[in-house]
Amino acid sequence: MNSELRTGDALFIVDVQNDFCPGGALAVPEGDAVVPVLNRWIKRARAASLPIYASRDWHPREHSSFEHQDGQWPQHCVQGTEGAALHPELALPDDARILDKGTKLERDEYSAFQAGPLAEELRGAGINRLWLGGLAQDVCVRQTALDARKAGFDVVLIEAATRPIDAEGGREALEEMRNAGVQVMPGDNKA
Ligand code: VGL
Ligand code: ZN
Repeated sequence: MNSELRTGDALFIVDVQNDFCPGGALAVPEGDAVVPVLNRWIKRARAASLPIYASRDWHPREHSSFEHQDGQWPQHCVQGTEGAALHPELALPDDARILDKGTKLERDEYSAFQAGPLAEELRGAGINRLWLGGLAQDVCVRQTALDARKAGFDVVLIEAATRPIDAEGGREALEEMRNAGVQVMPGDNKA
């Protein structure tokens, strides 16, 4: 696969937050393993002067997706808490664009495309391809990749830069993303 970065590319990092890492409220197994991989991609993106986007799951304390509100998930990524903070070792530059999602009480947003006019913003910035990684492979990375494809973007999933909550769900998500035209880049491409 051609993994050369070029004009029109952006790095897109999904929900690399403490609550999705080991010890967090909704921990993804080995979730923190994506951090050093993504830090190498951040360096590459900066060297190529490419923009970097990072989404955050950013819920109000009584969000409808939480079990105590009859939702599906344990309480996680509550706005302003340590659990919602980006992983402290993720080396995001100051000019990275942070995108919050899941901020409305009554609805969940697995993808930043569901939270605002992101496709328009990306197009306006001349972006046509996203290099994607983050958490979780079977939930928010999956939805972000599918929404990006629907909006007409090329998507490359950096497989080493993502982990699923559930292994089987992760395999299904990979298959679904591939079927939607996502290029899955195996390995870390350390070059
Ligand atoms: C996520 C479950 C609930 C994710 C967010 O970021 O993958 N998963 N909220
Ligand atoms: Zn959530």
